Amino acid sequence: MKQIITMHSRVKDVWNTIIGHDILAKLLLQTGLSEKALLNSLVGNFSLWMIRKMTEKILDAPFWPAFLHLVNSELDDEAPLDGKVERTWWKEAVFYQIYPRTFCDSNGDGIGDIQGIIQKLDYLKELGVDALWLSPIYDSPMADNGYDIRDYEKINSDFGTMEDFEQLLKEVHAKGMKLIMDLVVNHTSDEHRWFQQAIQDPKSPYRDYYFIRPYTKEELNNWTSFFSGSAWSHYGKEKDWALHLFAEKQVDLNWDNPKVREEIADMVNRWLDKGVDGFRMDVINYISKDKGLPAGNESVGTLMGYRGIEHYYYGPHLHTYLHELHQNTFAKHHAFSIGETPGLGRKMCRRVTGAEREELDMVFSFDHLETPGHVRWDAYQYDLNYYRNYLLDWQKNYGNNCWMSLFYNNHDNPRMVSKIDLAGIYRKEIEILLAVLQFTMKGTPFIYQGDEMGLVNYLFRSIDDIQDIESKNYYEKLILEGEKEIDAWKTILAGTRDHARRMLPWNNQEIPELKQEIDTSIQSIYKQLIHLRKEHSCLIYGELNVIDCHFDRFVYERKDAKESFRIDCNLGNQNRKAYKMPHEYALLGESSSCSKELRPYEVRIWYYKKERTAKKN
Ligand code: TEU
Ligand code: CA
Repeated sequence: MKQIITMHSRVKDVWNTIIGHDILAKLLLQTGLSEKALLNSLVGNFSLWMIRKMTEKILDAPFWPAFLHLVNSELDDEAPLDGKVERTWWKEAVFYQIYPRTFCDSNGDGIGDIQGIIQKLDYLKELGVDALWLSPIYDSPMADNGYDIRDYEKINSDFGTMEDFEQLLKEVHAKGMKLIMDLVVNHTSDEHRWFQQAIQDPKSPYRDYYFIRPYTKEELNNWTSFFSGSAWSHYGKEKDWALHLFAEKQVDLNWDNPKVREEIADMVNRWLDKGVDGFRMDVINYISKDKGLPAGNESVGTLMGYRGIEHYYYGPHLHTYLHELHQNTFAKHHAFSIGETPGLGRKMCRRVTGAEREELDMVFSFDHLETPGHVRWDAYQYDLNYYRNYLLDWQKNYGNNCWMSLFYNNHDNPRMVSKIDLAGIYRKEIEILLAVLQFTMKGTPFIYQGDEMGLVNYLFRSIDDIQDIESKNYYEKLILEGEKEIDAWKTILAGTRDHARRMLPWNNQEIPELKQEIDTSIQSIYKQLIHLRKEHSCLIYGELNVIDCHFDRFVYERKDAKESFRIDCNLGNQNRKAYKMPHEYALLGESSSCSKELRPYEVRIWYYKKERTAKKN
C-alpha cells in the first residue's frame, strides 16, 4: 500500500502512484513537455503546494482536491513485472478489424454487409488472419454508424439477417478462425426499448437504467459530450433530460443499477452461447460514474477538451463491474475480451488487464496515436521517434502479467501513414516499416481493414463529403465559434474519422481523380510477415532487446533459446548508416542488404539460428 498523497507530497511521490503517474504522463503529452522537465531532481522534489502556485494560470483551485481524490483511489501495490508469461491463443493470433459498413458490399446497395464478409473469408484466411473483430452489426438507427444500438439481439437489416450472421460464424469457425463482436454497453440508442419506456412512463423501472433528470437546465451538471456541446439533451413529451457522453442519440446506461448489469451479462451470455469467441468492449472504462454526477473541473475541461471526464474515465466501481462481468460471462465461456479504454495510461491499463485481476484480457490504449502537444484535429507531421519511445516504455514496463495490443489504425482515426508522410513520398516504405513493427514487436497485432492494401487518407473536398456525426458536429461548433469556413474545414480534413471509413476498393472502381487502389505489393509483405510470425514463436514470446535507439534509429532483437531476429529500422527521411549485422540471413530488404546505408524509412530483418553456430564451433 502506498502512502496517501496530500498537497505536501512531492511530484516524484505522485509519479510513483498508479493514477498519479498516468495523469502526469497525460499532462506531459498534452502540453508537449518532457518527462525530464517534471522528474529532474529540482522539480521532482517540489511539493504539490509549490506546483499549485506555479501552475495557478492553468490549473484552478478545485483541480487539486479532484486530483488528490483520483490519485488516492488506487493506492494498492502493483503486481510484479517479471512473472511467467502465460501462453494463450489471443497472444498468438493476428486480428483483423472489419468495419462492416465499408468492408464489402455483396448486393450492390452501396453498404457493406455480412454476405460481403463471407465472400472475403478466403482472402482473410490467405492473408494469415486468425481472428476477426466486427464493428457493430446490431439493429441501430445509425446515428453513430451502429455504436448506437437499438436492439442487442437483432442484426441491422442493412447488414443482413441473423441467419446470415450464423452462417458467417459457422464459416469463420470452419476455417479455424475466431470471431469477436463489438460490445457497446456504456450507452444504448435512445430508440432502445428500455429508454423508450423510461421516457414515456415516469414510473417505469427502466428510468433508473439511465441518468434521467426532470430538472431545469441550470440544475444539470456541466459535462460536455465527445461529439460537441452539452452532455445533456431532453427527450420525450415531458422533455426530461438524459446524460449522453456521445451523440444525443446515445444515452448513457446507469451501471450502478444491478438490473442493468444483469441484463447486460445475460445478453453477453446469449451471444457467447451462440458461439462468438469474445468481445471488443466500447469505451468500457467509462461505465462507472462518480455518485451524483458532480460538476466537471474547468481546468481539466480546458486542458483535455472535454468537461467531466475525471468523474468517469476511471470511475469508482470500474474494477468491480469489470470483474463481475468477467465472472458471469467471459470466464464461463473461456471467451476473450479487449477493452477500448480511451484516456487510460500504461499503469491503469496494467490494473485492468493484469491476468490475476480477471477484468479484461487486453486493452486498446491510444497514447501513441498523436505525438506530444497534438490532437487528432491538428495537421502536423507525426514523429516515429515518439512511437518508438512509447513502444519501448510499454514493452519494458507493461509487465508479464499483461499483454499489449499493436495497432495504428481503426475506424476512429485518420490513416497513420498519412500523418507520418504528409507529402506522400514515402508511403510504401512507411507502410512496410509499420507492418514490420506490428508483427515483430511483443503484443497482438490488430490490422485495420485496408492497412494491408496500403490505403491512405482520402482527399475529401468539403464538409458535404463528410458523413460522420463527430466531424459534422465539430464543424458546426467551430463555425458557431466564429472560425472561417476554410480553417474549420482544414481541421476536419486532418482529423475526420471518415478517412478510415471509405468503402474498400476491391474493384478499384473509384472516382478517377480520387482513386485508391489496392497495393498488392504491400499485401504480399503482410502475408510474408504474418507467416514469419506464425513460423517463429520467438517473434511472439521471445525476449526483446534494444540495440540502438538514437534519433531516427531503432534496432532491436527478438530472441529465444533457439533463434533470434534483428530488426534494423530507419525512422526518418534521411539516409542512415545501417547496423552491421553479424547474422546469416536477411529476410526482408535482401536486395539492399549489402549496402551500408538505410534509405529513408527502410527496414531490414535479419535472422540467426543458434544451433548452426553451435555446430560450426
Ligand atoms: O470510441 C470512443 C472514443 O473515445 C473516441 O475514439 C471517439 O470516437 C472520439 O473520437 C473521441 O474524441 C468508441 C467507438 O470506437 C466510436 O466509433 C464511437 O463513436 C464511440 O465509442 C461511441 O460509441
Ligand atoms: Ca449491401
